Amino acid sequence: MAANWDILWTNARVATMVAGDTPYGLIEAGAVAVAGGEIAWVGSAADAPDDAVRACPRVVDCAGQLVTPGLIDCHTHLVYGGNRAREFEMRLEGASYEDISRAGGGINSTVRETRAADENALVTAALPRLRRLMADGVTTIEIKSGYGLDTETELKMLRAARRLGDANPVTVATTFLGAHALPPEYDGRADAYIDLVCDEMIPAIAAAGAADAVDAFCETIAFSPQQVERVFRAAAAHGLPVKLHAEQLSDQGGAALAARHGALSADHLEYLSDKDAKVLAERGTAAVLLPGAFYFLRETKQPPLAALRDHGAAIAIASDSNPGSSPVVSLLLMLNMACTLFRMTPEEALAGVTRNAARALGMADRIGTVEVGKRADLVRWRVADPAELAYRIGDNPSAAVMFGGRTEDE
Ligand code: DI6
Ligand code: FE
Repeated sequence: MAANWDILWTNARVATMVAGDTPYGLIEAGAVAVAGGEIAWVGSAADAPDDAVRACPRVVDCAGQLVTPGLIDCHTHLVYGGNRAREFEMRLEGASYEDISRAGGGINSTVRETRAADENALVTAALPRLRRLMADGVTTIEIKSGYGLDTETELKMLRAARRLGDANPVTVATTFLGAHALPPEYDGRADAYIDLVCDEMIPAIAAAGAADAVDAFCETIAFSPQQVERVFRAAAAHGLPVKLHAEQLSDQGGAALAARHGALSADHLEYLSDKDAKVLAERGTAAVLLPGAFYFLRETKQPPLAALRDHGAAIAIASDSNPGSSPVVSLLLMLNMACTLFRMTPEEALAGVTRNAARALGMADRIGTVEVGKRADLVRWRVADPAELAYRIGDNPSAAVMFGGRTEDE
């Protein structure tokens, strides 16, 4: 009996991104078939079963174009009020990111604007950023809270993020980041704020099903490893996986702490030690690098790429899209920066926004590679060589973006 395919992309160079000996998992003159929103068949076009091809209602000749998995932006703060262009000017006048933060600006200035905005306003402000990322080929995006820092506003942000996912074909994974910064009303009482995060916010968010994971910021200007550990315990008690902003501005040992708690990912990592790179690799915690924040804050300390590579860590790349340290709306630009700034290879960078980003979200069984049974999230590009995706700057060569088997023009 012929398979019931809904759509077939044929005559494509398919970068499956399946790990193995073939660079990019590339299939020359390949084809991908979709049925019921999932990948039903992938291989050499010449091997596609004739009866299934003949019965397929939509066959697209890709004329040698590249097909990749849909891109995954596994770390963003896409929902927020206002912007921080004025702080950008202040930094250009000589203030540091930490100076601005300590003076009540930084994350807390976005907290004021996010508290003041209603849920609709947050959705409306985030939508053009989301659409821009989707146009770049992003089919799954993680969105964090963390600019509310009270139960009500954190829930409002997470609802806004879920609404963005409901109203658009992109898949949204939400992360509760209550321990992002100390809100002004808890000044000098960080442990009391962590009590609130653990005893009130996490239970409320878990009860509402509002978040898929819990994150925290482990840093001198944020929370200590001991405080982060309490957040991790509360998350585990509510069945939520954890991740951590770690080693962004200094080495706090946060990444190893996260790995010991079975974290999905540790993110930023400029100040990660070689020893802790090994811990991440051993525990299977993904290392998420954020070249946009490195660039925008004019960081000079490089994440330990060689150690991460040598120990075999899963290295992901994300936009960190946020108003303060990475006002980025292009994941393709992050591929270029991962290569130019961190010296990753174009293949590592593409794996970082596909296969390894899926791991950072705990979704590797559903997305991240072109394999039978995975969700049909695919991008067709007006290029033939996968290295071109990282090579170009400010270009968007996407020809079609497929979300769960559907392209938006259908
Ligand atoms: N590190 C970052 O780079 C973002 N959050 C974090 O913990 C920046 C958030 C901001 O400056 O608004
Ligand atoms: Fe971040």
